[in-house]
Amino acid sequence: MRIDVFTAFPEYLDGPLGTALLGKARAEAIVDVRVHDLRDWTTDRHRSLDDAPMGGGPGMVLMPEPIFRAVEDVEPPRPLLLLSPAGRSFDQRRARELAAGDGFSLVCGRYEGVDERVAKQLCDDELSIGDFVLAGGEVAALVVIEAVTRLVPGFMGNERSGDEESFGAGMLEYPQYTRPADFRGSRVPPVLLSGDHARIARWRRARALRRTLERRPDLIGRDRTPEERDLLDEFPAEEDDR
Ligand code: JF5
Repeated sequence: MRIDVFTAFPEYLDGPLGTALLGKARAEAIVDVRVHDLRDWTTDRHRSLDDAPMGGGPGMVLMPEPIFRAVEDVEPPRPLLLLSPAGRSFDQRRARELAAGDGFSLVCGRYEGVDERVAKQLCDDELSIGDFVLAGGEVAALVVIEAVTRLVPGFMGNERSGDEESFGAGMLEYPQYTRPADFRGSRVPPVLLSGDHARIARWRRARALRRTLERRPDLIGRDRTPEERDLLDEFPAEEDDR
């Protein structure tokens, strides 16, 4: 998989992209991430990337010319995606779609924004990683790259489907525990020590469902299936875990 990133701050990405699993995947040629410095395609003496907003107003706007020149020169893999708070929501479904292809590219927005012609005439889509404003799209690019590359076969060593994970099944994950069974007086739910694997599986489904209902009701409809009602009856509340 090849991923090209266009940014005004390439050094901002170099550290994270060379570290941990992603660094290892790049070293093993499982992913080919190429970071491009937009200043390489500026034309003026000051290597300017931004200019004042047409029509007035505060801040600066990324100019179209260096971004168009960079993309025309590199011919990066498509889709070419602009990162900005005004984009469509990036989520696990989009991550899976991108992971199924053999590459994509990212343009990091900055300042008050990016000239709209970059979004409309050059990029294929505009993506947001959440309803907040960053100083630039670099961290958003790292989020997208990490979420996608960990789904690429061969990436984490393990080849688990990801279906049991949060959002893989459209629900939050069940709580996890490890040793010790009693940590400072707080005990692991006894069901996990029971050896009854069918009951453990039902407990986990019940806990995932209750957690989703409490924290993220937007992820699931308001209607419960008969099986879900049974699960919630079988494991009523956290305090009653046994
Ligand atoms: C950016 C104008 C781009 O702030 C973001 C962002 C938030 N969610 N997803 C991306 O990107 C940087 C800031 C201002 C354009």
